[in-house]
Amino acid sequence: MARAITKLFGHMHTNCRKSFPHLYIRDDDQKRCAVPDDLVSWDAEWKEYDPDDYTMPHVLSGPEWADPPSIEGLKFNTIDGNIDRRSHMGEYSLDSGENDEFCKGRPLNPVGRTGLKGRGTLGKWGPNHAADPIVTRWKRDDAGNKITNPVSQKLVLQFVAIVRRDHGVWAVPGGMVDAGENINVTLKREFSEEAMNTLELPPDQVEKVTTQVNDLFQHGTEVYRGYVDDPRNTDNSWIETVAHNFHDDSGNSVGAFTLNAGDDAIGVKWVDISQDLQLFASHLDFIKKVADIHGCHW
Ligand code: RP5
Repeated sequence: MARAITKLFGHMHTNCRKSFPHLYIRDDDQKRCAVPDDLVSWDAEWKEYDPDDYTMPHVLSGPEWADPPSIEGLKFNTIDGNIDRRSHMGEYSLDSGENDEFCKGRPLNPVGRTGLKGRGTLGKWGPNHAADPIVTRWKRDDAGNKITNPVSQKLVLQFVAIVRRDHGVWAVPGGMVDAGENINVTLKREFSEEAMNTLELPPDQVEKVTTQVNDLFQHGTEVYRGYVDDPRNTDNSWIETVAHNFHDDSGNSVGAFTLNAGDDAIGVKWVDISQDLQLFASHLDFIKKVADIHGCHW
């Protein structure tokens, strides 16, 4: 099972392992243990593997988006009450308890070992579902003509990118799907809050923005569904997403939006799509798929 899923994802996760020997995100003390490439897969025998078991205090304090500290009573690989604990990657395995009886029954990261047990800073045991809206337009000059890259001779596509408050890096303005929430609602909310700052706009402007976003988000194309190589992933908790592309071909709808960073974003702008971008988690993989769909410069 684990081996098949690793193949489907396309590559081993690297971002969560990269933090070794640095400190775990937003925490001063917690470290991961190093996991070499050939021991990422759960199929690779590693009897001595015994990373720290760590869940951050704010997750353990019981916010409504987080699971309880113990997995007791939770139903994995199914819809559990109003929480979808299914993975886009297929059925995930549960820890047999062979290495550590205390961890028996915990969901196992479908891509493999990360060097940290527990949930780290994530709320859910198993998959934590997110949604990523990729809003695009053609790059144009002042006269409105589409711009071509001089080297590839292909048109340049732009997407709305934000700077994440937590990592200070450029990213797609995605966010977590609330329990029982339709993904279309998540896509619109995250874009509106992070790229249009609707949380701080006066009500009449919120209404205007909401109408514009609703119009544009009526027609999207799914570009990715699955595991995200997110630095927060642990052995027992990981992020999965569904990424949709919303393209404004004429440049008259979203192309004319006034972007304004809000909520978890501290910056927002239209960014030219190219393979040289450095983006959060595996967001560049999603952007590549969008570039392939539109046949633009890469
Ligand atoms: C990434 O983290 C997802 O692709 C999504 O963009 C984001 C969701 O986490 P938060 O932005 O809510 O922290 O893995």
